[in-house]
Amino acid sequence: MFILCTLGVVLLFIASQRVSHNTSILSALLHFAFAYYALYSGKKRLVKLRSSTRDPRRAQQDRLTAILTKNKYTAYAIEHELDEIKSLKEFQSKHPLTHYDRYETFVDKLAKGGTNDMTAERTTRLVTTSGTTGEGKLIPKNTMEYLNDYSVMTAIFTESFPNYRPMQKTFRLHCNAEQSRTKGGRLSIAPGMVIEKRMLPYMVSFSTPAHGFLIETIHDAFYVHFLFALKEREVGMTLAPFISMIVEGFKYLNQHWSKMVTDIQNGTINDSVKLPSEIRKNLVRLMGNGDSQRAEEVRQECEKGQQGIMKRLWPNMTHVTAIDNLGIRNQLMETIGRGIPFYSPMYTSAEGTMAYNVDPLQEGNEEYLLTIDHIVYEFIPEDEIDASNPKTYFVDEIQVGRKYEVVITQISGLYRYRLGDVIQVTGFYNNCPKIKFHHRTGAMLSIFGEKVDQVTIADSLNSALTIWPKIEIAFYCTAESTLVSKLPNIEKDSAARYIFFMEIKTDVTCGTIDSNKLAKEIDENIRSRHNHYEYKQTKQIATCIVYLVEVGTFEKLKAFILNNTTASVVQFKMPQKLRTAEMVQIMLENVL
Ligand SMILES: *[C@@H]1O[C@H](CO)[C@@H](O)[C@H](O)[C@H]1NC(C)=O
Ligand SMILES: *[C@@H]1O[C@H](CO)[C@@H](O)[C@H](O)[C@H]1NC(C)=O
Ligand SMILES: *[C@@H]1O[C@H](CO)[C@@H](O)[C@H](O)[C@H]1NC(C)=O
Ligand SMILES: *[C@@H]1O[C@H](CO)[C@@H](O)[C@H](O)[C@H]1NC(C)=O
Ligand SMILES: *[C@@H]1O[C@H](CO)[C@@H](O)[C@H](O)[C@H]1NC(C)=O
Ligand SMILES: CC(=O)N[C@H]1CO[C@H](CO)[C@@H](O)[C@@H]1O
Repeated sequence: MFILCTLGVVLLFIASQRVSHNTSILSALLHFAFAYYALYSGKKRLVKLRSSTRDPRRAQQDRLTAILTKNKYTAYAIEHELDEIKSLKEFQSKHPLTHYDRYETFVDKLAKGGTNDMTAERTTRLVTTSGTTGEGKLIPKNTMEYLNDYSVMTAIFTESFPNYRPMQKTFRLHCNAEQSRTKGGRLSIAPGMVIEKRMLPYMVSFSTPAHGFLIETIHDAFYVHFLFALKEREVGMTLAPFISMIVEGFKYLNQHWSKMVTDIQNGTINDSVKLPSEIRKNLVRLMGNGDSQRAEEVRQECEKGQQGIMKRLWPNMTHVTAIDNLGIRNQLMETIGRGIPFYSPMYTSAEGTMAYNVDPLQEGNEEYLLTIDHIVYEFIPEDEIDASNPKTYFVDEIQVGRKYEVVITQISGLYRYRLGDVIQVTGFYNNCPKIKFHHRTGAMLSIFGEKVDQVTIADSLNSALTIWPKIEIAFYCTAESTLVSKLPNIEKDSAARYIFFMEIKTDVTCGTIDSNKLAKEIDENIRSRHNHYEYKQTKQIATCIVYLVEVGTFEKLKAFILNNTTASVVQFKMPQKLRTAEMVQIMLENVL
């Protein structure tokens, strides 16, 4: 009786929410359980994080103790006598700063089936790092951690977006990456965002049916996710790993919506979409018998162009969640996303989620609250990054406005690990720093030790480009000339210099650009912004050189990188700096 009553109340509650009218009772129940579990545990976690910000040092001490206790009997901890460490200070003085190479043999053992080498936490996946910014690494991970992140997000959504209802379907853009397995088959080796088959039963809160998340080719994935989202008027949120994926997705929609309209009308999936037959069969079945009313609605809205298209297609959409990797959140809120808040939720990497954006409605630049209840942080001041044994600072010792390299200690067995990310402190939440990502140390240009970061490069380029207001750059990247022995179109090419490769947007550009003049302008700009560059330049670095490349060159570069590194389509970022001679060669072969 009690169960029946509870079920009745739950069903009534579900019915009162904006649930898609075609959802079966069972999947609505699963969705309900999942959504409210996430909300409940997320709220708990958020309360804990917020209360720990009153005494961050204490929270960090507690977390260190918890990590060391949990991992006390791992091979690493025994070998390095970690059980003797009782305080943050002691840890700082007794354990060295580390890089990935220190853990390689431990990860190897884990891959071969070891269970207590690096971490006592259950490892379910070896997460590959993106490989576009460095050599691929494998980080042990319990994939439940992603659920934690999602829970915290859910709690923040309900706090900040009053119309958000956990029972509304989410439009999720996703492209699965290839996975492999370790020798024993126990662990999967995959990027963090991969969806494994065993997770499908839980993929109930999305407009796309579960099998749609297994698609591994980006355009087919776009087609399917858009198709199912368009079919459903009541979609509540859009979710993508990165904002760049949303940009690409809507470009795709612009070209393919009419096929989707026909498919919605007929309850079909166009044969030109290449899907594994099992997935296709499953998805077509769920397309239903066609819905000509919705098809007509979608057609009308798509014909009006893309300005404000999200709100027109999905009037009940509450917000968009995607990490703003391009810094274009505000721009999108004026164009396709007009009328819908965009939220960049966190600062995260394979090694862990470093910070949450707990203030989604903040205007302008986001700041992120350090997850001090989860990871132990130390910080190396920017100008000491190269010192042989730099002094580190704890979370209560860093200052607003300054930049630091992040050092983390976390549960899966990384201790005082140098992340290679430089962050800037933007403010405080209670006593806990809020930060934003600034640059990666690995992407700095440095021929003679001058170390020019990519923010300086981007600022210099943008400032130089103001002379050519009609030119828009589609892509650019940089390289050090020392990677290749010979440069085309240059008289004396023995000098060391920075190289810029640029692809100009052809659809908007009228006019041409003088690449020699641009190079001189960029050079002056870097010099005025960066003392070491100026200093080294008078001695050894020649004026930089700009190569304009053919349209499509950066697509070739992308294909090359995806084919030759562990990077997946979803985590792909166009590199700011080319690290191998082969990559530079591809660019040089396509110089205009
Ligand atoms: C789909 O709908 C279009 C337009 O109404 C119609 O011409 C076409 O025959 C239908 N195709 C299928 C396969 O039913
Ligand atoms: C499927 O897509 C192709 C173009 O890729 C188009 O020519 C064709 O008409 C579409 N089929 C249907 C039934 O809409
Ligand atoms: C969805 O509902 C429509 C009518 O409301 C129906 O024609 C269609 O078959 C349903 N689709 C599914 C998958 O149940
Ligand atoms: C990288 O991928 C390309 C194809 O895109 C292939 O021709 C080349 O051999 C690969 N290079 C390496 C080092 O694997
Ligand atoms: C990637 O490399 C494989 C062989 O290593 C080749 O078969 C495939 O065509 C390449 N893909 C691209 C896009 O170059
Ligand atoms: C908040 C909001 O936009 N609610 C709308 C959701 O969709 C229904 C039906 O399409 C509208 O009636 C609501 O106004």
